[in-house]
Amino acid sequence: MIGEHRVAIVMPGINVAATLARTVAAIPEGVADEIIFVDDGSTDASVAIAQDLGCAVVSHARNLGYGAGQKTGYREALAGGADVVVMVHPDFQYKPELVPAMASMVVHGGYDIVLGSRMLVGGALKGGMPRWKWVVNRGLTTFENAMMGARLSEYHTGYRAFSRRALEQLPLAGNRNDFVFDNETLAQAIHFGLPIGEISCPANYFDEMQTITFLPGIRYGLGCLSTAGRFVKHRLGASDAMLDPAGPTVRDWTEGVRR
Ligand SMILES: Nc1nc2c(ncn2[C@@H]2O[C@H](COP(=O)(O)OP(=O)(O)O)[C@@H](O)[C@H]2O)c(=O)[nH]1
Ligand SMILES: [Mg+2]
Repeated sequence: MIGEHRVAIVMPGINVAATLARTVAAIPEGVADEIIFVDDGSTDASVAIAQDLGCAVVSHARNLGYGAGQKTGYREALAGGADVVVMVHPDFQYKPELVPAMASMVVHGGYDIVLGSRMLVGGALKGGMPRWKWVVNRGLTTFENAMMGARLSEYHTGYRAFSRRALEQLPLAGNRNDFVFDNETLAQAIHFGLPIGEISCPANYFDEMQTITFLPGIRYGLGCLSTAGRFVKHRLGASDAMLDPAGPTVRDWTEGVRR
């Protein structure tokens, strides 16, 4: 809880047995009213570990992707009455210790989305971010800011907090089920004028964690360019389902069952 506001944490992941317990243990006491692990077809002990840790577990029957995992997790968090939802990656990439700060920015700062940015202050390379990722991140961010008229320090962080309002209003269910989901979400928030805040978060790369590899990285980069292109075309008059205020929200999403 933050005051009277219910806080849920959503962790979308697959085969994160090596890092899940460490991630949950680092969430400060008392802030999360519910931790939802969305199991996207894990074949390791992720589900049993999550249950042992007291997480709610929702499973996909097969691997649907990281974006699909978020859709399922956000729907479940809303159903559980969350006022604020924070996505924390179960690969221990981002500091769970910052959840109260991010949730507090949503509750008290008036932001509908808060990003934990690795770029707001320097240090991402020192934290171990591969150089090619850093370069692509900077390039895409500059391009997307120019195309979408925003001033975010990065579009590619997976550390994000949402207000209930954002999750109820944004047509997230129509977004891609892969990593591009994150990019489309920000394009939608910018388009619909939801305030986006940022805090700085150290980058943390180490061996046991998952990290997006080169080919999925290329697909992701092309997806980001396409997102920005669609945004601009829509501004010029083309209709686009991604930016349709009547598009499907996470409430319309039907994948995943509670275990
Ligand atoms: N639900 C789901 N989550 C995934 C999938 N692949 C990766 N993830 C999670 O998404 C997060 C980010 O993926 P990752 O490969 O670490 O990307 P990077 O941190 O940007 O290099 C990790 O915490 C993974 O557990 C997937 O297929 N489905
Ligand atoms: Mg990662």
